Amino acid sequence: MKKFTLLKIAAIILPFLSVTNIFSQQFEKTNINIEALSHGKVNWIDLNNDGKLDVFISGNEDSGISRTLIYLNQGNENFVLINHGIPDFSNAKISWEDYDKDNDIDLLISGVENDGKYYNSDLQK
Ligand SMILES: [Ca+2]
Ligand SMILES: [Ca+2]
Repeated sequence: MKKFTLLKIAAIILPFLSVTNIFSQQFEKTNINIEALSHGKVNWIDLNNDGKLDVFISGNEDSGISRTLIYLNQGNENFVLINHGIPDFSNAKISWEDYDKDNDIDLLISGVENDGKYYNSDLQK
């Protein structure tokens, strides 16, 4: 009977402790310079298979122009903007998978292009 009561108390307290640990984590601002976009999507993904997470971001600049940006992680908080050939989108929905199993990540993206009228669904290999 006592054992049952202790387990019951532990079942109530342990989830609470896990939640308080998550909210007590401290973050600190970095000097990484990544363009701020609105109506966007951000993904961390290792695009070049070097073991370092790269940044994919799409959305609108302040001027309303859609952008799709990729920053490769060079290590030591150094991210380099690259040319990628992916159309510029805002309000994008993004899915990363290796759908053809060639060990290169593939991108399925759908969103609003710069003309504001045209929605596109495009697979990038
Ligand atoms: Ca990488
Ligand atoms: Ca692939």
